[in-house]
Amino acid sequence: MIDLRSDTVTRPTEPMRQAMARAEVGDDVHGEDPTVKELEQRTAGILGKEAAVYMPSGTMTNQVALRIHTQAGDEVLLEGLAHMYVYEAGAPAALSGVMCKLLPGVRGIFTAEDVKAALRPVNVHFAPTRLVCIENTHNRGGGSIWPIEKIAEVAAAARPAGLKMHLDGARLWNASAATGIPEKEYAKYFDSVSVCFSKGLGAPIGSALAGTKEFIARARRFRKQFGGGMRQAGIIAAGALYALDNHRQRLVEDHTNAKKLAEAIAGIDGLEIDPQNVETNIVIFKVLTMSALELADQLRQEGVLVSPRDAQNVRAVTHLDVTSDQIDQAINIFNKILSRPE
Ligand code: TLP
Repeated sequence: MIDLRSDTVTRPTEPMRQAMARAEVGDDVHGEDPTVKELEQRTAGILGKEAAVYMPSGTMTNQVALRIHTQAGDEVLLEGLAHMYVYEAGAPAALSGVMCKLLPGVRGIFTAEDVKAALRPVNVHFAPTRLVCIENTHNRGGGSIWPIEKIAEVAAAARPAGLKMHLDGARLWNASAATGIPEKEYAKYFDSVSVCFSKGLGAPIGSALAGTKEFIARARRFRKQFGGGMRQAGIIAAGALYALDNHRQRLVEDHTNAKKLAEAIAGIDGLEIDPQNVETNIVIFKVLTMSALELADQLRQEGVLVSPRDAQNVRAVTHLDVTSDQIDQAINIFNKILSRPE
C-alpha cells in the first residue's frame, strides 16, 4: 500500500527504534526523565522560548494552551477550517468553555483586517476576546504557509487589543524547511507554540508546547489534569529527539514529491488542482467525475490510500515512508482510474 492518508502514519525507522531502545528514562511526572528533559530543552531552544513541555498529542498541546489563555465565557479567534476548531472533538467548548469566532480564510490564512473586524468594544453584553490562533502550515488550507509578514500584521492588530497569540505549529517544521525561515522567527510573534514530532518528522508519538517558564509551569498542571502526565516517556521522547536531529532537513523531499503529484493530478481530466498552491507536503484536489469517496475506494483497490475531505475533495500527504518511485506508481494508478470509461 502507498499510504498517502496522512504524515501521521509514518513508522519509526530502524535507527530511531535503536535510539528509543537505548533511551535513559525516569518518572517524568516526578520530573525525573532525562530524555524528556533533553527533548523539552532542545525544542524550547529551536523555538526561541524559555521552556517547553512534552505531551502525548498535538490536540493536547493546543487545548492546554487554550485552557491557560482563557476563562470560560471568553472568545477565541480562529480561522474557519482550523484544526483546533474542526478536528479536536469540540475541545474548546468542552475543556475551556470558550466561544470560537471563526475568521474567513484563503487557504487557511486570514488578515489583520479580519482580526480588527472581529473585535468589539468592551461591554457587559459581549464575551471578552482573548486569543488569536494561527495554524502554520495550514492543514485544511492544503499545507499552506503563512507569509511571515502577515503573521507580523496580525500580531500588530492583536496586541493593542490585549489579545494573546497561539501557534498551532504541528507542521511548523515543514514551513521552515520550505522557506528557510527558522522556526524561532515564526515563533517570536506568539505567546505559545505547539509543535508535533509525530507528523512529517516521523516520530511515533508526541508534541510539545513552548512559552515562558511561567506559562509552561501552568501547562504542566493542566497536562496532568487532562490526563497527559506520562511516566517513563523517555522511550518515546528519544524517537522525537532522533527525528529533530535527522528528519528536519529531509522534509524538502516530501515537498518535492507533493509538487510532482500535484503537477500530475493537474494534467488528469476529471481532477482539479492548482499545483502552485502546493507549498509543502499536503495535496488537496477536487474530483469532478465521481465522488471523493468513490475515488478513494478505487484507489484503495489499486493499492493507494488517500483521505476524502468532503464530498468532492481529497487529501494526499507525502511523508518519510513514501518514496519518489512510489509517487510515480501512484500517478500511474491515478491515470489508470481516471481514464476508465464511465
Ligand atoms: N492532524 C491529523 C488529523 O487530526 C486531521 C492529520 O492527519 O493531519 N494541528 C494540526 C494542524 C494537525 O494537522 C493535527 C493532526 C493536530 C494539530 C493534532 O495532532 P494529534 O493528532 O497529535 O492530536
